[in-house]
Amino acid sequence: MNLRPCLPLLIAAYVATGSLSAAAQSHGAHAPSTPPPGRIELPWSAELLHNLPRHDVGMEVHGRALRCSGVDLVDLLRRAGAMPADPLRGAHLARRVEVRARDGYTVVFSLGELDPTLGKQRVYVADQCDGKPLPADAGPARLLIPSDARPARSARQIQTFVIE
Ligand SMILES: Nc1nc2c(c(=O)[nH]1)N[C@H]1C(S)=C(S)[C@@H](COP(=O)(O)O)O[C@H]1N2
Ligand SMILES: [Mo]
Repeated sequence: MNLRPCLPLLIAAYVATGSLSAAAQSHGAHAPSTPPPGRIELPWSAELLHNLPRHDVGMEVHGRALRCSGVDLVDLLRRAGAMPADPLRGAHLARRVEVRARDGYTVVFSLGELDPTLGKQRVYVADQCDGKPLPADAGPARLLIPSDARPARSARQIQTFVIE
């Protein structure tokens, strides 16, 4: 069989598989990844937000427009050592953050949903709305999820973050 006419194709295939395996090494399932740290409990403290980048976040709650200031939950979790700084892979894809409120209200997000390279779901932890600290029935902080169509996951009275 004469392979000569196929040569350009063979070269193209070689180059393509070479670059695919390089991509797999940097982003794929076989890349080394830090092992999950196990269960982490972060009780509310203003320190969790201190010096993190601030975002102005708006959300409509039952026809009322809230203008709040908060930090990205991913930034908070990363600084606390609860979420890796690099794209999630492997065992990290099974992990979740549970946000528990004083009144028992609880909402959960998977870390994969929050990862800016995966679900890209932005969740903010806000400690001020309309230029003031939150009122007692909402403070010390609440979640704001501007892309949610209903405010039901906007947990008020944040007490603890449990990551596992
Ligand atoms: N801690 C706590 N947060 C909560 C709730 C709750 O019962 N407890 N209700 C949720 C629901 S269902 C809605 S619609 C919004 C209402 O927000 P608002 O109380 O600021 O109007 O809060 C959410 N956050
Ligand atoms: Mo609600």
